[in-house]
Amino acid sequence: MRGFYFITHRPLSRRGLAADVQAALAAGVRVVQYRDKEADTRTLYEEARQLRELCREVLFLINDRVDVALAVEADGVHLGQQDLPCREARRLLGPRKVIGVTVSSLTEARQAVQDGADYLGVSPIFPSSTKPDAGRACGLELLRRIRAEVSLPLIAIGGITLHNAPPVVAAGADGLCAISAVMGEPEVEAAIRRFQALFASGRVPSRPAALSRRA
Ligand code: TZP
Ligand code: MG
Repeated sequence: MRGFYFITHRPLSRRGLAADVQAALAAGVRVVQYRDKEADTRTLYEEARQLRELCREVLFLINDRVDVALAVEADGVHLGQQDLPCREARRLLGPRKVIGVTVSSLTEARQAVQDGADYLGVSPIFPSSTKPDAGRACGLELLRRIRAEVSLPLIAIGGITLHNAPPVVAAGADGLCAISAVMGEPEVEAAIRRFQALFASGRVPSRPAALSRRA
């Protein structure tokens, strides 16, 4: 899970989600999460099916919806603290699907590990105008504390830019997700490539490969 983690974001999409996902794939992204907070279930299903086809070679995850993930044979789901509990999702999805859980405290991180999460999204690292209800920024210190206890891949999200990304990785993130910092740029692919270059350049420290399970 090292590198840039792509999440779809319709409000800032100029060319449609399929084109955005294609741009992310062209930039070498290995994980794509389909997230759409507005769409009805049928739309989610149809679009997820289409994106699943595009994302045959990468890890394809569905935000919130275990049922949609099962229906389109996604690789897994990403769950927040208000979604189905991770242990229930695991019961429904079985041992092979990937489950990511958003955590904003050490207690939530410990619980997610205990419930069988495959990776954690640590959020929001910095204040995010994209998700105003994400809660108070947890900062780099929480990321360091989770890193010290948890060996699962950690994906950092919330207010991340090219400028503040290196200290986030230094604090223990394996992967980074940024929405406005890529979707707000004229070229999504080029913007993601700039994040990917951080990982390739050695400007951010690397961690043992054993922790990057499937992506
Ligand atoms: N989850 C926590 S913060 C966030 C999500 C989906 C939005 C991140 O967007 P940005 O623009 O990178 O702060
Ligand atoms: Mg959710």
